[in-house]
Amino acid sequence: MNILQTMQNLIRTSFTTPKSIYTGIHSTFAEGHFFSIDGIPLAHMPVNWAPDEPNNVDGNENCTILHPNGTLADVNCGYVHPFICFKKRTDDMAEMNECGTIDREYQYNNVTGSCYKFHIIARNWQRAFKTCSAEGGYLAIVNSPEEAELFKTMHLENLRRTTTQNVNNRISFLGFRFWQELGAWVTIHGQTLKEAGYDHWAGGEPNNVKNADNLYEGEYCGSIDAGCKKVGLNDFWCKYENPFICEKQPVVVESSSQSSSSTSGPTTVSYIDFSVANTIVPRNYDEY
Ligand SMILES: [Ca+2]
Ligand SMILES: [Ca+2]
Ligand SMILES: [Ca+2]
Repeated sequence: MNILQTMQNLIRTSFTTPKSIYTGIHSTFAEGHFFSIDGIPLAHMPVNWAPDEPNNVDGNENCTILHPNGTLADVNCGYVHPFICFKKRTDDMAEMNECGTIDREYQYNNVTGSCYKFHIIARNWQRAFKTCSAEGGYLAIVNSPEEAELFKTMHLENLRRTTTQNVNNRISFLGFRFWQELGAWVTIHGQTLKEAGYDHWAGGEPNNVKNADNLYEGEYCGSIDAGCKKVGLNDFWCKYENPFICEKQPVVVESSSQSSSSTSGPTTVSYIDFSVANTIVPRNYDEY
């Protein structure tokens, strides 16, 4: 089965009604010259354009979608479509680890019982949220003082490797923000900070700083300040770019009465299940 048929099969099996999906074929570098993201010209690929495509509507269609019938159309890269991730199988390919991912940067912590990945490349809060979600995790939530200390340690260990536009390089974004309608800080899982298990703010925070040039509104996004002697939460500008931490639940079969027949320890989740789970969320093309 070739890759086109495989993609069509995934479209058939992933949705109740077939949808068009983004492909890695684009003309971002030169208008009208379509290449795959690994540099293969479209002419070398076994795929045809849909009728009347490519039509480059408004001179602004540099991305492509694959229709369920296997034909291609150019579209605006800002549109939201589902997509499939592809990774070639190699001999040294990582096995699915106890964090339920082949990403070795996710490490299990036996104090908190969660898995974490520290992202050294700074992103704004919204992009950080989406990155963690695409990795099958979520922007990390502090559930205990021990976890707050752990995040501080992770930040300080990675301090020299981080990229940030922030003069304060002690900030990591976390999964909570100010919910205007509620007038309260809530986690991305819908709990108040107290309900989540940790509501200690760093000294003088939250202070909702408005910066001088008004480029950024108030500080509505959650972060942790690793620079404080006593670690604590901090409110920060959502559009500013900071390192961030993703959290993920480990994949472990509970050895409880409900699952007496199963053995405890990490389970094996097939790679395809994981990738499909992460492909059916529509996104626009340039978010990654
Ligand atoms: Ca088009
Ligand atoms: Ca947590
Ligand atoms: Ca602040």
